[in-house]
Amino acid sequence: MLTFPAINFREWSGPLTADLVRKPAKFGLGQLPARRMPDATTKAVCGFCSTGCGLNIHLKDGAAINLTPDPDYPVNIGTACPKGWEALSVLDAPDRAKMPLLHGKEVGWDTALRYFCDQMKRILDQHGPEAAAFLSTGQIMFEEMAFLGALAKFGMGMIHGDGNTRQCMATAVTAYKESFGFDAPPFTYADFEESDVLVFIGANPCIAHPIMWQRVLRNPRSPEIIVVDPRTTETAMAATQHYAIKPKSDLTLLYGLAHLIIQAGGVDQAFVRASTNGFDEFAAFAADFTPERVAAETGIGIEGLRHFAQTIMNGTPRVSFWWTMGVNQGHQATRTAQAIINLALMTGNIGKPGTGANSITGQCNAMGSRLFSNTTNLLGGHDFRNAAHREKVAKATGIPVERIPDLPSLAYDQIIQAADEGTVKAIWFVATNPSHSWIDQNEMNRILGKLDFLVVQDMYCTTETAKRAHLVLPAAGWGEKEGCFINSERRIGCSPKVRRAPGQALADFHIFRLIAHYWGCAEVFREWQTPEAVFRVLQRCSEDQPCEITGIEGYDMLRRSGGVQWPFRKNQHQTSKIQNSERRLFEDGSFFTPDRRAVFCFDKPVPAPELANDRFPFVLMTGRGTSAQWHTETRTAKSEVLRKMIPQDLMLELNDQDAAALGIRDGQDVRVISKRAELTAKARLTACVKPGEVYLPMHDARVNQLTHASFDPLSRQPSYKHSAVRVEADLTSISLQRRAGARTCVRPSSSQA
Ligand SMILES: Nc1nc2c(c(=O)[nH]1)N[C@H]1C(S)=C(S)[C@@H](COP(=O)(O)OP(=O)(O)OC[C@H]3O[C@@H](n4cnc5c(=O)[nH]c(N)nc54)[C@H](O)[C@@H]3O)O[C@H]1N2
Ligand SMILES: Nc1nc2c(c(=O)[nH]1)N[C@H]1C(S)=C(S)[C@@H](COP(=O)(O)OP(=O)(O)OC[C@H]3O[C@@H](n4cnc5c(=O)[nH]c(N)nc54)[C@H](O)[C@@H]3O)O[C@H]1N2
Ligand code: SF4
Ligand SMILES: [Mo]
Repeated sequence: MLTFPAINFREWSGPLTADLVRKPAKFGLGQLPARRMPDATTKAVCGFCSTGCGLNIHLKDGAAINLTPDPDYPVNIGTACPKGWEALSVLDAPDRAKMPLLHGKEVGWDTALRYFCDQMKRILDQHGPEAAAFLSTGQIMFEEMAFLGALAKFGMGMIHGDGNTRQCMATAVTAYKESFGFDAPPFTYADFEESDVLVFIGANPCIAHPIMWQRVLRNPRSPEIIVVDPRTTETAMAATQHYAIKPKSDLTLLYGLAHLIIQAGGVDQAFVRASTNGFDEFAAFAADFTPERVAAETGIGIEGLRHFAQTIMNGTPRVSFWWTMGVNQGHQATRTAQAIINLALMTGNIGKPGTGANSITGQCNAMGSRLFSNTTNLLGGHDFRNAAHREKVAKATGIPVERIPDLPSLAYDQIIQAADEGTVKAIWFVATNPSHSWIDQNEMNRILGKLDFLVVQDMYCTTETAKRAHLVLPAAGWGEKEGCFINSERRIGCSPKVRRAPGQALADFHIFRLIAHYWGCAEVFREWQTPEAVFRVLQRCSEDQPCEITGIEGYDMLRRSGGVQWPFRKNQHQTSKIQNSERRLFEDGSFFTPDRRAVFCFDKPVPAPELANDRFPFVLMTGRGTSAQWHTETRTAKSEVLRKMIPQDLMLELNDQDAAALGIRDGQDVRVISKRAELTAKARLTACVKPGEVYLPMHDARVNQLTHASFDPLSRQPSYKHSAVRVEADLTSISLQRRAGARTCVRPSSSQA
């Protein structure tokens, strides 16, 4: 294992991220256009990530001309990352979808919608309700997401639809449901500031959630910061303890820590006995995870393991555990997330300030999509299979109960597999770009090519998926429509329309209303006239659920109060200012399971499906690149300012020892080859990845050509972070190198080290 000097957290001034956030003008962010001064300001919530920052939008003649972070919003307190600052400029791109495109030709909405309804009806009539599906995202507003799910299933008669949250949050959902009885992330962002120890597992908030990281920097308690990540990320560099674990050995590590804590008497017995089930079985299971075994399987030395366990065991006042995609994307992801939950439960770190087993979400509305997308759950976290739930939702929505299917959808990968087998013949993609983002992309694209009808509804007509579509429906983006997002800490925030969408692009909400009309089911959705009207329908669906929001008076209250965290029940508004306070779940030690106790869930670790081998000796990990890049870059690549902040080329992080052995120099072109495909990238030699491991950012469309399609069997989330690859110097570089006789390894420049 590589060791790195511990950085004194209190002295760390933060490299790029903190600088970007604090001195945005230095990077050209947030400059007001000359001679155009705003005449009004309105409040919005950022439409990129799940942090959910508040933004003040400055208007001239009713239209947005610029924005600044909202100093009064409880989430970001006057800061924003580069994407937030540039949220308006990406709306002006020339490749915005402005007209519907039918087989690549511009048509009017009437033609497009007739065609859409004719094709979908023909396919559903001929082949049954399982023959068409929708796939969507945590990117659109939660009223829109709910409308899509309701329209497709209750209006058009589809059974299957899933969300991009399958790529992202499905693991956390499955883990929480089984452990806590409901998909309920317990934390509030104040916990970043109130912990004595913060443990980040498979999370790189300096890049992926920079404003959450700003909240960590505000922690006055001089916290211990532990990072578990195979790479020495920006976050790991700022940590006080970094465990550069072997990829996908987290489950073993977490059980090993549990074992050491039990042995050392670090369990909060009172909490465990009063509020949980299954601890004794878990303790017996964990006894097999001896430090020797765990050290061998994770690559972390025994002393390190003991130090880690010591730092988090009962007795340390406040420990919070945070995880993101390094955990959610794995072949045993649900059990790994639950192993984190187990540590929080056994040390009594839940329901109190500065604690929690906390899954950080990804997209602006990932949480809304988890609860209100009508995909795997019936609206409001209900169960399609439960007749009483169907009755309740029918009553709350006014939709006849016989229109509500009694089966949940297939998961994303199962829908794609069904398309390969020919049972799914049409897919409607809304606000997601799977031809770039889905795992084992060539296979995905081969299957998309088999569909009778492929519809893409997107802001841009040039996305990798839109280019393959039979029909493109042009959508308005964030800022061009109104609605709400639910952020990582369960806060519902409202975002207004501050711009006109270009050409004939329409808000997704209005596209759904038009489809209901052309389909002939508008009557079913007569109450669903505006996003706020749908908000009221969803409030009724949430009644008596853990995510109840019936106490929110409407959009005005959300705007006034800096958002509201769920739950917020009917009579709660009488308590003064409660909506503004930071609220966490499980303060009374009572969970959402039938007996109100949390459950210890566990399973044996097994090896990853595709291991490094003689032909493909490296483990390829993938993830975020910089704070200026967003996923498939349909939006962020359109900002001149953001483009300046990112590498010009696709960079492969490669350890310098490996590079020396392969005769690869820093900056040299290399071929990265997996069983499925190969690509060319530039080598970035660094000690930040260990020998035998390499890393590619996901923002280049070619990266998912390499990835191996394996899934967590419980959540069906793809394991994007573990594929086997080979790295070779690019042929042309090799010949140049041979001519020069160079075989030495060049050290990385200091900015990369
Ligand atoms: N700038 C920017 N911010 C974003 C996004 C973006 O595209 N760009 N996307 C948003 C979304 S939707 C999401 S889901 C979040 C994702 O946020 P994160 O999950 O923080 O981001 P990732 O880079 O995907 O993965 C985090 C880390 O997991 C590590 N990792 C890989 N394999 C393992 C492993 O086996 N074990 C452990 N412990 N760690 C491992 C990687 O090295 C990586 O540093 O970011 C959100 N924020
Ligand atoms: N190799 C690898 N692959 C990964 C990951 C990884 O870590 N490694 N991470 C995965 C994760 S966590 C995620 S979340 C996914 C993200 O995968 P995607 O969801 O496919 O990525 P985005 O680029 O966010 O795609 C959103 C699309 O919606 C469009 N859009 C934006 N706003 C709107 C709107 O309001 N309306 C409409 N109709 N369209 C809109 C955008 O133009 C874009 O085309 O990628 C996954 N893929
Ligand atoms: S941290 Fe997330 S929500 Fe905040 S400005 Fe950046 S992208 Fe937007
Ligand atoms: Mo995500």
